[in-house]
Amino acid sequence: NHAGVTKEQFDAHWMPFSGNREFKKNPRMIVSAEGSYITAADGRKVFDGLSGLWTTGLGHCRPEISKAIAEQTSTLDFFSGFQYGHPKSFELAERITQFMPKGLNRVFYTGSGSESADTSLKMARAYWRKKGMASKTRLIGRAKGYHGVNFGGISVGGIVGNRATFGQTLESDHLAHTMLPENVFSKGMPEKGAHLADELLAMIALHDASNIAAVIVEPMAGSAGVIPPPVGYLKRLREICDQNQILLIFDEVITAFGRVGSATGAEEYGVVPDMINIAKQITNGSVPMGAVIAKQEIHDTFMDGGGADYMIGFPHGYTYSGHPACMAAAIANLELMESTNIIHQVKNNTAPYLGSKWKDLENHSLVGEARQLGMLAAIEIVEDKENCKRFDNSGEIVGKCRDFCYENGIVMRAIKNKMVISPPLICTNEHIDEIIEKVWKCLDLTAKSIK
Ligand code: PXG
Ligand code: PLP
Repeated sequence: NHAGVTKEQFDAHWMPFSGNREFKKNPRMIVSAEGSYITAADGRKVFDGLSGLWTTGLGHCRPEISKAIAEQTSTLDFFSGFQYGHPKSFELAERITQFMPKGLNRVFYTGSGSESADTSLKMARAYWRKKGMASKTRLIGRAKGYHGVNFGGISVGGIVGNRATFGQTLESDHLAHTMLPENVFSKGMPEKGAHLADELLAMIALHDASNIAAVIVEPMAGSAGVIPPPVGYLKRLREICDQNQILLIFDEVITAFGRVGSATGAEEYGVVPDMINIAKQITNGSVPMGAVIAKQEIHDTFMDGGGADYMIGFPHGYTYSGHPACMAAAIANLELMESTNIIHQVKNNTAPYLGSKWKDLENHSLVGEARQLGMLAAIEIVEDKENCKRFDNSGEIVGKCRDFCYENGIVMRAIKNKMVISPPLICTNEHIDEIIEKVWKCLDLTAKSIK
């Protein structure tokens, strides 16, 4: 099950976010994938309960996308996106705006979610400078937030492990996370917690709005463990930002393009931010890309900022911004999403079915709460259901559970004291039954292993 990889080859690759030594002793090698399943080196088919890494909602190896990439790279593989253009980047930009809330209609390409995060933060600072308010530089994120791994993203990010190792970051501050103790087992979108948005008022009182550029949040916190926002929370953030001339950025790297049952989290929750960051599902995970979609007024502020037409208003961009292969993949992906009407299907059929079945897991002795939102679902693992008491060694227990899952044919993500899935948007009811059956079995195995 090493898939033919030699020791020297294993040694040469320093793997990202991985326990390298453990992996190389006991590698989990994946050699192919199709639809909702991956195939391991030993030939086993495993249900992809995480859609790759929250990326591959339309299923793996979609021929339409693979073909579009192949055709593009044999016609125009690459040319500079600085000062030169190619048709597909413009075509895609317009298509993307059709999935965005009205008014967010200017698309800046990046190569990943992390690059989208840093791009949006730089755009916010530069915007205020263009408007003559150069002191508005402070960036506000949220505890437990994940905005990728670049310096801007970890500055506003709130996952301590991703920050602790790297020293001084950018001038930032953090709102509290919304996982209130009384919300942990709230079964869905919590009623309590909108008042947490008012912490922003305290930050404004402390730093003054004249020093704050932007607030960035995930409308639904993904990496933290699928945490939906409290009712009214995002709306309250929007109001406070409006009243204080602070930009509101939604990081929708996970939530955009159907994952929460709507085209965006903004649409799902009825709150329109000033910028939306995307990545992951935009190419169905087939090739790396991301983007920041800005309100027209933000874009126009750069264009109308004075100076000659040839001047560069926003000195920012990546070699691979608008890469032809990525543009072709994204166009093919969005065409598929439209032609299959997948978001509508998720909203009206697949997600409600997943929700109804997922709830049953609350009958398991290890499950304190089973919550679901679109094609996202999480279970809170507890030692004592009655008293909502966690295990002292939750991390170890969910790690075990994740390993049981993989051995028994389903990929799940273990997060601290939760198990999370983000299954393909294209799941059938039979797939969902298979998920529930496998999760139930792995919870049983986990419970047995503790005794
Ligand atoms: N913002 C959000 C909201 C994300 O979820 C990023 C930015 C960064 O994207 P890139 O493409 O630079 O990785 C993400 C990515 C997990 C997990 O299992 C989540 C992500 C990445 C890796 C693992 O929780 N989210
Ligand atoms: N480092 C060096 C030395 C470079 O020349 C460049 C790009 O030209 C970069 C980093 C940035 O690379 P990218 O545009 O792919 O982010």
